[in-house]
Amino acid sequence: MIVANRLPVDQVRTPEGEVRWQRSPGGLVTALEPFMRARSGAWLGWSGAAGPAEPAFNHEGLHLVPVPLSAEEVDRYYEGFSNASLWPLYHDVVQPPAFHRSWWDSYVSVNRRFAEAAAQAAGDGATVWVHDYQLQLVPRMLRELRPDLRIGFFLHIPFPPMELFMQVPWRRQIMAGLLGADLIGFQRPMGAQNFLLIARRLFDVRPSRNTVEYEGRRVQASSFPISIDTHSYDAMAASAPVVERARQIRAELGNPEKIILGVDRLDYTKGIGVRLEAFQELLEDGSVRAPQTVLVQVATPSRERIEHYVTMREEIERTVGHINGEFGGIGGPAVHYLHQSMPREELAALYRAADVMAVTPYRDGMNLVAKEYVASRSDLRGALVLSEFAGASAELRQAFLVNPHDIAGVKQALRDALELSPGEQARRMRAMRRTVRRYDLDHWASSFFAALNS
Ligand code: ADQ
Repeated sequence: MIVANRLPVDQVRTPEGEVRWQRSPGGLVTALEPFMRARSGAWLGWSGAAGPAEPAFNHEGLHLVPVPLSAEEVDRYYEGFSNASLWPLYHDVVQPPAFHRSWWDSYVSVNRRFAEAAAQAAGDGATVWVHDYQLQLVPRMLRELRPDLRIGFFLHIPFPPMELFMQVPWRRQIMAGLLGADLIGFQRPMGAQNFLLIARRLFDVRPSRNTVEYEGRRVQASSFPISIDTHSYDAMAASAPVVERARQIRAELGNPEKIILGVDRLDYTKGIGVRLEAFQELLEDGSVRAPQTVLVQVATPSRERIEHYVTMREEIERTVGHINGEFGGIGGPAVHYLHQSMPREELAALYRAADVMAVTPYRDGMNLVAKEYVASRSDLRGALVLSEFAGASAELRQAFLVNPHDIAGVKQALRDALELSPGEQARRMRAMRRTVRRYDLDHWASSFFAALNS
């Protein structure tokens, strides 16, 4: 059973008041949905709409159990403690986190509701896999209710160093919550190390290799870098309609010589501004010219009621307007900005159309976009500019690795990537494709399960 903040589908109400379900965006769903579908498991989570929950139902081979959230809980547990306290804190305080006791109280009661729902739905001795920063208290709460279960936890975002984590007023409760699991998975070895050091400091436990003894149980903390369903992504991106759509996209953009692409949730951790600034300077100093070279930025709407997100969106849109005002022509903007979600085939066509993929987060647990780009390039063309602060940089070593705080470095990497010869593109792409084929989604999930059951 999967326990995650969100179900893999969103509840939408038609104008006639009918309830419909559609696939929800985001990295976690992309990663887990194909895996669970193949194993006919259950999935417990929130539907995305405030108010009472729909009864459990089956959807395309998955058994889905909706957990309700009230409007106040969406405010306090979700937008508050999860996304305005933990999210910025765990991403190197790119924005200052805010802490409020009313948010925390709501986080505790929602975590308890998830634990109770999971305790009720799980079969005897079931394996329950709890996901992400919104539900860090669930492992311990669930263990108290159901000691027969095997409980795994995976954190999709970075786990911060001790200096930052210690800011949380409820740090002991969060650590104790996580230690309720048998296995705690992180994207990178550093996350597991941070966790073990903090456990040692707060609970006086002695970690030995990757495990600690806590309340008479052994708890393991290790890294399991997440990935994508490379094989099916590759096949989809190489299909005739997607290849044709990629050609069309280039034509619709006016057949520019070079296309730089960015694809992100509109989030301040993703460094969208870094890319825009670097591109603007390249235009200013004449290194590139528009519309021969264009930047396409797809920004998925995200967390639109949280203040940091509102101001960031305004800033980005102002910068796009400024660049186009200065460097665009009639019918030929320098930056094509799309604030919308799109079908994965359309994204894959964009990946295939792009000469340079720019992924420049200040901090990112993994970043699946980088892996999707590589999986899409069976033609062995294109180049990836990738932040050192994305988990993916540990695996995709043939990318142009950049420090997003160093604009001169980002500019140079973009220049180098734009000028990369076809032979060198192929050499780098082939190596990166080998990596994402070998370490795919199935490898991630099976190694997590193997460790959980050993
Ligand atoms: P996210 O922060 O959501 O994930 P990411 O890993 O890049 O970031 O995943 C985004 C997913 O959304 C990708 O699969 C992408 O294709 C899709 N997507 C992006 N823009 C889209 C659009 N406009 N329309 C439709 N789909 C779009 C979190 C962590 C990451 C971690 C993942 C998985 O922040 O670090 O890699 O979980 O663990």
